[in-house]
Amino acid sequence: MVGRGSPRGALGYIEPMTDRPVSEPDVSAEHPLSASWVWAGAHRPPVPRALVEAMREGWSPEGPTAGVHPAAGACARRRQRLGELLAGTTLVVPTGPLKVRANDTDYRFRPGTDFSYLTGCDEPDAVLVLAPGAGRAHATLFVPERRDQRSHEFFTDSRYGELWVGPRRGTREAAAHYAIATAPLEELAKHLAGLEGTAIALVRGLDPSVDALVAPSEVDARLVATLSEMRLVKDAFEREQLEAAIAATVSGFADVVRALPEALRHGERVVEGVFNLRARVAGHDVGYDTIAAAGAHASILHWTRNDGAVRPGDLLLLDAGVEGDHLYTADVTRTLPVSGTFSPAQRRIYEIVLAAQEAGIAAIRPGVPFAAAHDAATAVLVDGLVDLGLLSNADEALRRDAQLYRRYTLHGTSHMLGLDVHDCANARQDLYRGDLAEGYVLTVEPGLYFQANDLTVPEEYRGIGVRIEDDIWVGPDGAVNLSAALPRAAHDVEAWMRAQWDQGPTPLRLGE
Ligand SMILES: [Mn+2]
Repeated sequence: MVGRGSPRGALGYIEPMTDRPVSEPDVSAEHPLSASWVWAGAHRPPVPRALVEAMREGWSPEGPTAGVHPAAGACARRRQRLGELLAGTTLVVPTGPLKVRANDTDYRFRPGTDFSYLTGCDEPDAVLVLAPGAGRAHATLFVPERRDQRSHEFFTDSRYGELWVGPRRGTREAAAHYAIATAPLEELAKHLAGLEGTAIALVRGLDPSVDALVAPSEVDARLVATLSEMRLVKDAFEREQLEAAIAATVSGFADVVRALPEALRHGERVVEGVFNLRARVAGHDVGYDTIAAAGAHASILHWTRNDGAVRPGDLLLLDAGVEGDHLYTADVTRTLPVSGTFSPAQRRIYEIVLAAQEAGIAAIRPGVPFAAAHDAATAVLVDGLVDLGLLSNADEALRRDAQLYRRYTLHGTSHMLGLDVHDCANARQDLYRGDLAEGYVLTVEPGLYFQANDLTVPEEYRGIGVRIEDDIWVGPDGAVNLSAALPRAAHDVEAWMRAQWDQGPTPLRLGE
């Protein structure tokens, strides 16, 4: 693989040739340079050194965009606080490497969440080291040096060379942009070796090459828990980012409704494609794989194949979120009648789920347990299941050692939301599930799911799945629904869908 692991190796800076003997290629991964040839990876022919040198000359200066990252101040405060919470220990937080999609192609890079929270940096392979100091932690961002014209990899490394992947931020550019001290990643191993015998904690599992440099420590688990717990309360910058991601998501849902005529012809793929187009245009990407589940697929909770048909009488369950440029993601679900009108059976189920969600949202305020929304929503769902004749007795179904209602509700009602769609997952459970505090953001997303082949369900309800999900900020006086711009009540949903179609046909034309 071309350049695999190259950021950790010696930099490929080369001195100009003095003579030019003609020779057969005599280079290898271990000896990448010879008088006449430069190694370009196991699956590419060596490149003549004369060409590599010529490729380094004759360019006007180009670099990544300048300016200071908008979260630089917030990141510095977070690093300071983390240093105070885990005083006396060197803290190592990697972002993770590029991930292979197939052979020599990678997925689009998405920085590690904790690393991003502490630095804002989006360079792959980078590592934050927070050293304890007298009263003040000292942060160093280890970042790969640039593979620009100074390095033969500019041209010979298709994974990192800037001719291939565009300008990146090395030590100098990263220091200015992220307002942090930087050092070459190539020096990380030596730096960490020099700390042997002192207390070091590492966020493990993100970067195997960093995991190998630091011995496991009891403090590792405390470090990841502390980071998740710090992220529970969102600051003003984070709230803005979430609101922007949610606004883009609302637009994406409207895009999908306008494209439903094409979805009738080409299926769920259109729903996913249209939403994801909005995510790419308005933000970084989707925050998680879009669930575009028409008809009975709605009852398959993680339906991300999205390759089924969309039929006129179906419900479409769309669970999707735009991840913004600073990686905060929305997480919204609506269940929409493809034809624009709920059938009586669909409406009956929908009304139960909506009432459950409203009860859940109403239960949220600072000081109540995390489970309050779930408990309130579940009570409504169970009453609904009794009314539908699916459960004979609510108290019996709710018994802690039975929980039979879960055949139809399947999942919990809430999770934290932020940089990760299931945010703060490493917080200690007693804190995560403890009392809500002002500034938390969580989802409320009850659902009812009747599998198409569930013989316990009256036939008219089989194949119906409904979930309604909104993103809730815990304000001082209670819940603030950040995704309220997207209608929820059945008649509001129908009116909103009509309004989208009244704007004219979708410009999408996918042919037959
Ligand atoms: Mn969710």
